[in-house]
Amino acid sequence: MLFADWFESPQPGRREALGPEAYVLRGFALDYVPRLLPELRAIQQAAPARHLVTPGGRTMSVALSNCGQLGWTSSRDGYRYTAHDPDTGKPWPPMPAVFLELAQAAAAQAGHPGFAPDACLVNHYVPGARLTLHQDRDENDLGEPIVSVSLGIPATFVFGGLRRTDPTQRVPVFHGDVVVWGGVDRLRYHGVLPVKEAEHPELGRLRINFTFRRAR
Ligand code: MD6
Ligand code: FE
Repeated sequence: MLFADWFESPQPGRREALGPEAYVLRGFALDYVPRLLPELRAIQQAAPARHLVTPGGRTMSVALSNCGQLGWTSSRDGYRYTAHDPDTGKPWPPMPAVFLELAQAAAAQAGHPGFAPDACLVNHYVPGARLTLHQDRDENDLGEPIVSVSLGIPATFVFGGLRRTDPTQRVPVFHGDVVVWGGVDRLRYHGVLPVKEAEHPELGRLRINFTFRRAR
């Protein structure tokens, strides 16, 4: 097995620009991790991660859950935000206070004070899972930023332009890193390369990504 013996950013505290209004905040979530993980376990119990089908009929390799007032789901009928988990019929688990605190602090650090997310996707990647290039455009107000938190084993985030065929940059993301983007960068194509085999001391063979959005 290929074993990565580093899981955290080499330069925590650094803010790297990916675009005029897109940043990686290295290690920004590390101080929150002890409070995030018990909440993550509770969400996994209440709304187990599942592999959704895309409108094109493909089953996603990423397993997904949500917390917050609204959750993002996909089916043969399209993408949508719903107030209830279609698998259980119950409301999505509420967004834990520490999640909100982290998302607001990260957004503020990247120039978006007052961010009030109503949706948090919880993506689960085992080694081999990937996310193909896409735009996030199912939200009502594209003036609101997105805050994306990486935990567990590392991955390579692919960041493109406003057209699918634009050149892309590859950004390694580590346990505790946070990506924030908005404004002119809000509709840039992005994805995640197939995750490499690794085992994280706290999360095992898993990468978790929280994506905070204002959906409505
Ligand atoms: C992921 N993230 O990192 C997938 N979207 O697992 C996203 O698709 C994403 O990180 C919009 C903004 C930031 C993101
Ligand atoms: Fe996305």
